[in-house]
Amino acid sequence: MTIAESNLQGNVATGGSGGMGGSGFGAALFNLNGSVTIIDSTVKDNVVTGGTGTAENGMADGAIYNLGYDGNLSPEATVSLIRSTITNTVGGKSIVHKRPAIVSGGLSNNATLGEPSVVRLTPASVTSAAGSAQSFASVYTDANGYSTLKTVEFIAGPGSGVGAIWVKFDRIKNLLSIYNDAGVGVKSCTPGSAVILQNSQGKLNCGKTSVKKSGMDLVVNWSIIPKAAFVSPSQPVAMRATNTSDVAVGPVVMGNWTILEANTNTPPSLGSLTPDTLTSPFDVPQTFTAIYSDPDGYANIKKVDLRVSRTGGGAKAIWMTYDRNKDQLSIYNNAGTAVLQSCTPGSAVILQNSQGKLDCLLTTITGLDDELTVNWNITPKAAFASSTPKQVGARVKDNSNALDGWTLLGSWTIEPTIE
Ligand SMILES: [Ca+2]
Repeated sequence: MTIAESNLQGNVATGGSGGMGGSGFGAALFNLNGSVTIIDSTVKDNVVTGGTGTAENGMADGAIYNLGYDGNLSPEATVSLIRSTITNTVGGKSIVHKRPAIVSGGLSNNATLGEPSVVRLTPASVTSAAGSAQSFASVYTDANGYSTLKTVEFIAGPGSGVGAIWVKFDRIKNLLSIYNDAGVGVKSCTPGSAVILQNSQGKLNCGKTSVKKSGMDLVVNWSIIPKAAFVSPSQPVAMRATNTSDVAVGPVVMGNWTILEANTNTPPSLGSLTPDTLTSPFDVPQTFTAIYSDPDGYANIKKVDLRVSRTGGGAKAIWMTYDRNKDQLSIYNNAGTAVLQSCTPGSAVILQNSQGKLDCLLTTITGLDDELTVNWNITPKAAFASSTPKQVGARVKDNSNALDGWTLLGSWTIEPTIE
């Protein structure tokens, strides 16, 4: 028989007062014979209490009596529990008649427990670099559901755990752990906490490792950072699960992880400015050619600047920037606190503030090998003219945010009057 989506709870049987009425002989649930499957149900808090009769089996049988019993004590009689709970049954001995077991808090004799299983690993096959975080989503389940999983594990490297990155989540304690290099002993943290656990092979970032319930499944998103010692063309990645009855599955190899040498970035640097010294009148456009370079290739450059200023600072300057990723030129406001206007190089647009203008049509950008060359076409305004030379500075930043900071590359005297 099958009991599905039921709540068999709080039933009471009390023994009778005479003859075969017995002392508690009988049960709150009685004679559910044969092979019984209980799905999505709760069977608990059922009680049998002793009567005052004379039967020899006073309270000898369980609060649940003959559950999964065929009447002939056949070993084929079984109870299968699927996503169900049988607990806290009071009085008597067993769920299955005359097969002694402690009912209290327990699953009975002959009740078949679910087995855990490892469902899926995403990605199963991946390549990443030492020092860079790699996330793995592991899906675990148990025939009795999420709540009967006790611990789930992810093991990258040897299945013995020696020289591996072996991490574990204890669902009961809500703790993440990493094993040491020898595959024994653990250090622990709570998922989401700002803690990084590590051994010689790698790190587990607890802050970026999350755990969630998904239907019957338990999903752990591990955030793992392999170390240089773990670099390998092929490290197996495996999963393991253990349920609350200490039935375990795994490690089951789910895929393969290639770990490359750490990503290395070389910082960018400033090249030449041409001309580096200039004297010219206001309102007349001039072109300054600035070269910015990055040994990782010009495409590794994120942003370059050129700034014409009185003191080297950003206020009351002609401060221009080119964002290579966005292919966008910009000019800063007079205070030097924010971008004021932007354009695409080659477009018929003039960007300007009170000190000067940048001509987007005549400003050209070329990239070749390690060098990014920008021909900045700038027209200073009368308000920016004086006999004191202006400073022309530059900086460059790459996609890893490595910076060659503000450096004075030239000077420009903007004559106050045209002679
Ligand atoms: Ca670089």
